[in-house]
Amino acid sequence: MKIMLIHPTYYSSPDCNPNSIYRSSPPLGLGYLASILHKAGHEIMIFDVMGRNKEIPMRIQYFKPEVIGISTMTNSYPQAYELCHGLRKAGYKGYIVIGGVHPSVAPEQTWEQLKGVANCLVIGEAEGNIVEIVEKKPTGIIHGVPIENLDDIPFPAWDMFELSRYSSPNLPIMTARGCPFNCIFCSSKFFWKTVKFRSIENVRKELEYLKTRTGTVMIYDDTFMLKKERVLEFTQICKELGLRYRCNGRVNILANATWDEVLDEMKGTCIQVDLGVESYSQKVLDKMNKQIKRRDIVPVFEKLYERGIGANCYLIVSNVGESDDDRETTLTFANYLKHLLPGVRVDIQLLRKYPNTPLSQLSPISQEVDWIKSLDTRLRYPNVPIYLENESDRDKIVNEFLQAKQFIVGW
Ligand code: B12
Ligand code: SF4
Repeated sequence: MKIMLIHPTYYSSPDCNPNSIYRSSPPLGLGYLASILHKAGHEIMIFDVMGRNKEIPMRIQYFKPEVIGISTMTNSYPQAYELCHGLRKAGYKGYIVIGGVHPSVAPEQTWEQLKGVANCLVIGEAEGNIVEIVEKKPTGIIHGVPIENLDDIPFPAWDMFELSRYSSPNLPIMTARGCPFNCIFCSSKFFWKTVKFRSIENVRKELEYLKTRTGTVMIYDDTFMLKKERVLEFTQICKELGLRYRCNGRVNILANATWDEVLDEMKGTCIQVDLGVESYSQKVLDKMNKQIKRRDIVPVFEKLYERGIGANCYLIVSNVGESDDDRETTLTFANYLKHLLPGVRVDIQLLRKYPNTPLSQLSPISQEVDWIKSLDTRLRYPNVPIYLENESDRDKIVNEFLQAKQFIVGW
């Protein structure tokens, strides 16, 4: 059967400017599903749209897919919604199934908006039943079935992607699914439920496969630096294969002196560690359930810097319990860190309310948020509400944030 898998455009500019489209790397979730469907004997076309919406009708006309699968997160949902409706308006009569993070965290609302156009919405991981879905074509909201042993999932079908279209030549890899932490803004716990690890032997095989296509891999684990032994083994394999990698970590873990030997090993092989610092106020960090100590933040960046490992520091303003002083402290810290350790990149975001996160329990999302329309066109991801302690502070905070983006972040 012919199956087309579509990843709608997602924009990186506030105005959804077509010249400003995320093209960083291919969608891993579709890579896995394509691989499984292909192994089951189906013919697959993957189309990562990246602004080329006009090509969709032509691709459908020539490929004639019996099934179209669409993958979307909340930020790209307006484009996924348009795509579903557009397909039917253009006369597509086949089976449409939608999945990914957004339909998984907001299934009922998404189904309400798509039920006349899509045939099926899948919640969660779908490797275990994607073949059955396309073959039996169930209707309505169904649950995806995870493959419990991650080693049984075939490697992503990178040969089916137009890899030269991405801005980064690096390819993603995921060595584990889920995260043991529960930061207030994050949907990881709700989506993955538990933490599952692949065996290091299975990871080695995938790295050997990736080595034939790239020199650097990007680790998409929610938190890669959890277990010292695994990180050491992963690094060792990359060294043997001549691969480099980018990953993420946590301040509370790297602050522990027992990790210093791991960082020593990573030197030269790991080229970048992303750290979600979020705030430079301890009070705010505690409210966000970050489980990190402010006193550990600078020393951890220094440890990376001393070893020549690049780092990204992610910060968030308009946090829960954040006063004007706390916000200023965080922005001053952002500026300080950039100058203290040149080369450390700092990014700042506003706190967003995504469906089914601890934050959305604490501060319920208004019924008026439909995830399609723009709520504040000055901002990136205009369909996702920002968290504000007081709505009356909106303009002040948005303006401070936009200024900080321009003068502190600059990327
Ligand atoms: C890599 C990544 C990115 C990359 C995207 C690269 C790419 N092209 O995919 C980049 C860096 C660009 C990115 C950006 C952002 N990201 Co991001 N990102 C991730 C990350 C770490 C991994 C995604 C991934 O590959 N997962 C692994 C695969 C296997 O899972 P999956 O895609 O969900 O697919 C499975 C199922 O969903 C399902 N499925 C998926 N598609 C389909 C389709 C069909 C038809 C079916 C049946 C099933 C199905 O089956 C798949 C296999 O089991 C996730 C966290 C995570 N661990 O998932 C966050 C995550 C997706 N990002 C998130 C966010 C918030 C952002 C940003 C807003 C961050 C920011 N402030 O800038 C931006 C938004 C970008 C935009 N404009 O839309 C949130 C999304 C929350 C939400 N409600 O949507 C997540 C979940 C992080 C989190 N835990 O909160 N991100
Ligand atoms: S933000 Fe990162 S560390 Fe926190 S819960 Fe989500 S994935 Fe885990």
